[in-house]
Amino acid sequence: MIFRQLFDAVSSTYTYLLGDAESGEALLIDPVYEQVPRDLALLQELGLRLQATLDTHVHADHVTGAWRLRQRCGSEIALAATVGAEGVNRPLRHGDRVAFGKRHLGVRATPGHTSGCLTYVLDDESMAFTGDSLLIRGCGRTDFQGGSPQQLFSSVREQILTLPGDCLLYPAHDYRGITVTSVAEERRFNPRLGGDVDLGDFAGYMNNLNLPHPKQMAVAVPANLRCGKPEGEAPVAETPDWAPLILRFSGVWEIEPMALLEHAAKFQIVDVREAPEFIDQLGHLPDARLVPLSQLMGRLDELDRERPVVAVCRSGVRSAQASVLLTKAGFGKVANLAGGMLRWKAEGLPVATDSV
Ligand SMILES: N[C@@H](CCC(=O)N[C@@H](CS)C(=O)NCC(=O)O)C(=O)O
Ligand SMILES: [Fe+2]
Repeated sequence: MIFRQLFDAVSSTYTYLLGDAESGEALLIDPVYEQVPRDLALLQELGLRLQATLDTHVHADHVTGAWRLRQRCGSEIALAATVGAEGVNRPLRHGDRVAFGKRHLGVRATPGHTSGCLTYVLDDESMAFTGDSLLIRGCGRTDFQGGSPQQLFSSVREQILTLPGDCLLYPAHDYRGITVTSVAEERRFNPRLGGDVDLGDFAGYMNNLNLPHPKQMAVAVPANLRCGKPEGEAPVAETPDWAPLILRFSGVWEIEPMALLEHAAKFQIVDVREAPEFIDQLGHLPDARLVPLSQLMGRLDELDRERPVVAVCRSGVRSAQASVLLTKAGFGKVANLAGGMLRWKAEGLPVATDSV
C-alpha cells in the first residue's frame, strides 16, 4: 500500500493519501482547498487515480478540497450522510466500506467534536484516521457544530480505543507538528480520555477549554456544507493560464519541450548553465539568453519582469533552482523546462550552437 501524510501549515491540517499500488486506485482523506495542486502533482507522480475524497467531518478551520478534486479527477465526494451537505455523492454511514483497489477503509461514526464526525479504519486495523475525534494527547473541542463531551467520550472509548493497541492513529490536526500516535499510547497517556478518566472529568475539562472560535469558521463551515464548492468566484487561481504548465510535487512549475516550442515567442528563455556548456554538443535554444545560475541574482535587471520566463539548463535541475530564485525575487510568471537540454535534444527539437 502507498501511504503519504501531507501537511497544510496554515490550518495545521493533515491530509492522507492511501493508494493501492497494484490497481493504482487512491483515496484522499481531508484534502485542503489550497493544497489541491500539490495533491494532484503527487497523484500524478505516483501514477495513482483518485477514486474518492473522504472528509472526517465538516471542518470549521479550512475549506475542503473535495469539490475542487472532483472537478479535476472526477473523484467521488464522501462525507457523513447525517451532515446533509450539498454535492456529496457517497453519503457514509457507520459500517460502510470505501474501497481502493483490493484495500478498503471501514467507516465508524465517532460524533462528539461535531455531530457528523467519522473515523476511517484501514481493513487490517493497522491504521485509523480519527479526524478531530482523537488528537495526539488531546481531542477536538466540543463547543460548536453539535459537539458534545458525552458523545465524544463514548465515541473515543468505544470506537477508537477498542482498536488493537498497535493500531496507528492519524489525526486531522496537530498544532505541535507531531505526526502519529497509537491506540496503546493514547489509552495510557491521553490526558483527557486515557487512563482512569471518567465522563465527569472529561466533561469538566471540555466545558472549560475557553478557546476562541477558529479564525476561518464563518467562511469554512458554509463552504464545507457545499463540499468546498466556491460561491461565485473561485478564491484561488487555478493552473496558470499563460502557458500549459505542470506543477511538480517539488513545487516547481514545468513546461514540456513541445509546449515550449509552440509558445516560445512569448517567453524570455534564460539558460542558466556555465558559458562553455552553452556552445557544447548539446547546444542551446535558438532564442536563449545565457545567465549562469551563479550570476542570476546579480543580473535580474537584464530580465523583463512583465514577460514570462522559462529557465533552462542541462538536465532541468539547476534551472529548477533558478525558477525558485526568480519566483522569490518577485517574478510572477516563471517555469522550468522539463528535462532541460537533454530532453529537448532527445526530442529532436531545434538547437543553436553559436556563442553568446
Ligand atoms: N487557532 C485555530 C483553532 C483551531 C481549532 O479550534 N481547532 C479545532 C479543530 S477544528 C479543535 O478542536 N482544536 C482543539 C484544541 O485546540 O484543543 C484556528 O483559528 O483555526
Ligand atoms: Fe474540526
